[in-house]
Amino acid sequence: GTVDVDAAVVDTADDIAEMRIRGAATIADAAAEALAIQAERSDADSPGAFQRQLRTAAKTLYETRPTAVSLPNALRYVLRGMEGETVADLRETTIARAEEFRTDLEQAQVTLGEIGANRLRDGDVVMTHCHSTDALSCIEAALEDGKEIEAIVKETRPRKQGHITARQLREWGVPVTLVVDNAARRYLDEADHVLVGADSIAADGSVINKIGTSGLAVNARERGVPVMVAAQTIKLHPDTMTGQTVEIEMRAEEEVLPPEERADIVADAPNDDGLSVENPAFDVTPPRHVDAIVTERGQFPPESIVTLMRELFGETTGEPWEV
Ligand code: RUB
Repeated sequence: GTVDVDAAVVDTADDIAEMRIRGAATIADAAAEALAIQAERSDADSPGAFQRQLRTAAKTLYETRPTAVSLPNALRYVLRGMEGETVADLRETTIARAEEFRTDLEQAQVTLGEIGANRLRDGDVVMTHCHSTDALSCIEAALEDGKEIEAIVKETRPRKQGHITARQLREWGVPVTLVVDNAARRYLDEADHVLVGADSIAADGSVINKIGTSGLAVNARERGVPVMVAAQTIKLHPDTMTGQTVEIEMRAEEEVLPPEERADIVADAPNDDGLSVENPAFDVTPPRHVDAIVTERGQFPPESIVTLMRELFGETTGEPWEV
């Protein structure tokens, strides 16, 4: 039988690669949904063909962006639920498993928010970086508790995800001060917390998040502002338990320097080489600069996150489609 993946899976993969779908939790949700659509629409004529098709779909989704571990964790979780002797059974179990994943993901974010809100007091000012739905869930829960929260929102060059954060916070009525990334240290004097999300958490408690998070955390430590990381357990990176490091995505030069601006810089240069642009999307914040990691299972000092990782992902090895 055929192993061609459905066009909807290719579209989702494209949306993730191009960041029309972005943020670790949202990527995981979209990937699970895409596997369910693949299962629903599969034209496989045998159980083996169905399984091959789902694995190919998972691989297509996986090969989009490398840093957010929520993506392989989601794919692995859904594929592990693919069970049965017939195509009909495989289809049904895969769809049910994807739905279960998506419901649990949403619930985990709500629970995490309630736990994280306990750290926020009435009148607190929170500094954010990038756009994290897990981090925003903490603010939403604090607002629901009747606390007044204000936000200093870092713009987050080059993609300006700070605008998405500002938009959401303003929708909730939160007073927002938007600042360029370079102004963060100056405005830390007015902040009670730094609150960020994560794309991956390593076994040693390192936090992999949007580029600029590590510098922000260093400055926050110097200013005595606690750094809180909101991250569902789907962000725990199981491979780091065996010493693997998390791949940091490098994105296109054009995000930083559009072609016409590049042309301007090299206008008087002897040749067109010699100007390179680096555009890492993420960086690593060491555990010593993180005060708490808030998950749906409770809040943890970064150094103890490995215990939770072992409990939840102890048996996990291999590529997500090799389940
Ligand atoms: C997004 C980013 C977010 C985390 C957490 O980077 O770094 O902080 O993914 O988000 P990008 P969430 O915009 O490059 O995808 O809490 O929503 O999972």
